[in-house]
Amino acid sequence: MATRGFQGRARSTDGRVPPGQYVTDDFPVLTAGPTEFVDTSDWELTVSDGIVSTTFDWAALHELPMETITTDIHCVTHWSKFDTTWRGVPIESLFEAAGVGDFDFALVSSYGGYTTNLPVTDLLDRDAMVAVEFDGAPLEAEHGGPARLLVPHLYLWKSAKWLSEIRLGDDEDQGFWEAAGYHNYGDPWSEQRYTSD
Ligand SMILES: Nc1nc2c(c(=O)[nH]1)N[C@H]1C(S)=C(S)[C@@H](COP(=O)(O)O)O[C@H]1N2
Ligand SMILES: [Mo]
Repeated sequence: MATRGFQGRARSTDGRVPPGQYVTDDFPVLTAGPTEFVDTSDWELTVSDGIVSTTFDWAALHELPMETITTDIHCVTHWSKFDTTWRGVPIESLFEAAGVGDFDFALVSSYGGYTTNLPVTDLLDRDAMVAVEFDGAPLEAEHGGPARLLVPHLYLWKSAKWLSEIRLGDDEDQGFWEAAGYHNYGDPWSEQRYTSD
């Protein structure tokens, strides 16, 4: 990506800062409601497509292959954080184990009622995972532990914390922030913050 203006010259982070973002070393907590505390013994994730419905408990999730990735993350409230390391189950492996079919859209739900929508290709083609570790340690409750969705190439509101359900379908239902005017897709590089962007 070409660098432009002051930001591009001033930082050693050329090409890694999406437009309108600043880089922080902190890890801010952003939750629309209270932090959910879900014990691993109670935690379940259901993956369904209207025909097939498969529920994974904590042990079943850990039977699936896990990967570790290091990636940059971008929040719509303008902070970006570089080189965050996550461990979890790639969504491709999860869907394969769930036996779900080929559908275009996903509606993701959390314990506590948060929802978000995204195209299935964005869950399959990239680094999207069910993350259970951050920085080599179990994911803290405030950041979505015991397990959250991570979709690092989209604004972080798509990365549902306290993940409980992924429902696939032919139509795109809107999630919590999308219904409130946030962009349906949320690409940080195109600054897709709001529906009007
Ligand atoms: N369940 C749930 N997941 C959520 C949210 C939320 O309010 N509830 N907020 C989203 C938003 S807007 C952001 S920026 C990230 C923040 O993740 P963090 O608190 O780990 O930084 O979580 C996303 N996932
Ligand atoms: Mo956010």
